[in-house]
Amino acid sequence: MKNYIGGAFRDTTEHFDTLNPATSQPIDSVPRSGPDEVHQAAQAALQAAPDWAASSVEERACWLERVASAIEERIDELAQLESQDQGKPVWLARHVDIPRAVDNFRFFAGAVRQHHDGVHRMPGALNYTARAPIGVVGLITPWNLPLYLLTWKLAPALAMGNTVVAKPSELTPCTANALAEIFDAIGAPAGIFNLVHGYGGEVGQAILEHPDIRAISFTGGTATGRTVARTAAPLFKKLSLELGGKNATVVFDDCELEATLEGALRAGFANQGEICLCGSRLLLQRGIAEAFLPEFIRRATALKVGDPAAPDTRIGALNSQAHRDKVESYLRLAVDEGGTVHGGDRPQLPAPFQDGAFLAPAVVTGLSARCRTATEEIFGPVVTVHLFDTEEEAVAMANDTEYGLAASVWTSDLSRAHRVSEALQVGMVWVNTWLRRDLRVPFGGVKNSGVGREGGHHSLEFYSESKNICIKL
Ligand code: TXE
Repeated sequence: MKNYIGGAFRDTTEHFDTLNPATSQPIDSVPRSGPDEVHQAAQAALQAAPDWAASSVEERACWLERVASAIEERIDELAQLESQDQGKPVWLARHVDIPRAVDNFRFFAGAVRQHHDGVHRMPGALNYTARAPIGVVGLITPWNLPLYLLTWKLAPALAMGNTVVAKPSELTPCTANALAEIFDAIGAPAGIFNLVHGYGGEVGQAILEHPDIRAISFTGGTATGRTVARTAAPLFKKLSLELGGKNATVVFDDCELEATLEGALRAGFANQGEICLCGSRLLLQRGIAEAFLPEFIRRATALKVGDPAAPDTRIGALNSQAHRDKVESYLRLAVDEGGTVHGGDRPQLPAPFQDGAFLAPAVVTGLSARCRTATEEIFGPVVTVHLFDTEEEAVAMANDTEYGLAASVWTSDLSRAHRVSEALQVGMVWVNTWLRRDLRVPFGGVKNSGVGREGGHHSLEFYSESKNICIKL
């Protein structure tokens, strides 16, 4: 694998391996870049910026559509690559991650065609507000949804006429590399998309500090987000931060039992629990607990863990051995905090998966909703369960974390659904569903879950600057 800078693949002297977390075997060798490569990428992006910014909306939208079609042509190969690099089941990558990357390019091609400037008339004068590209933007993305999240940022950034320096997670660089190959193969203008591989503290930090990179969109952990904010703020860079979550799945007595069980299961364990939107705190109203909880535990602990390529696998490998160690440390903490852990052991799997970073789903009962296990982001297949009596208690419990990303509410009482949704301190609420996404709606969190919104026109506005022009008539 090489960096992709100014429309050419360029190597570095140092490399590191990216591993398949399901087998712990190396898949590819990744350039270990640093500030020099980031500088080259920023210069290439800067050089490409005027022509790209001057191209018509239609031209840019057509390029986005060509990228989408080229991803679609390689969908099976990319799904396998994503699974090998990340650990997730192949079917999940095939049905969610890679199609969503295609959708991101197609959606923003359509959105930018519809985007228009504002006009404000006043007595004796006319204002028009034009949106211009920012210039070079930096995209830093995580390892849980590698291609999906990179394209979620890249498509609107390019659509609005910016050029890009992107850094994928060092743990999952493979599909970003494949995307660079796609840009190259379709002959996209050189320098509009530059990809620099390497570690966060080296490449990521250099992107944050580079004076020619004028905006940063970051998705990752809250602790890293703090470093990003601390570095970028004094340089007055435009900043979008999509950070962690500790989201509540709030289940009321009057919910529809079967749909809620399946919804809560999906919210808890999709993508091995490695999605910032996962419902890792299950809040159960006391009246339904007896019917719900044993069945939830039974289904969670029965989810099939193992070979990511098998079509019936529900839980693949966690992203790395180090991440599994972190998740397991929370299961030990849960016991210290007085909880009972159901499941959560390392499965014994046949070769070649015997050394993979697998962990069976865990449901933890008997914990206070305020303890560390119940309030810190674990980002793995772990759900803690807490009982409540009243609606007010449920809302207070759900809001009692430093995070504020998302929640789901399960009830057949429409008034309650509205009341609770409005009282939850989060950026997104799903009622009787989870992770149903419309790309037009705002995505983002409050409190320590981030700053800013992406999605639809929010993305188009983030990746541009508005300028008002007032003309005396
Ligand atoms: O993510 P990091 P990590 C959470 C989750 C996880 C924890 C830590 O709880 O256990 O974060 O994961 C780059 N300057 N989420 O450490 O470090 C890094 O190279 C600039 C939630 O793996 O946040 C990668 O490209 N960049 C999350 C990106 O930041 C830096 C998804 C994210 O990695 C950097 C992932 C620096 N100094 C983890 N240091 C979500 N919200 O979906 C690192 N990076």
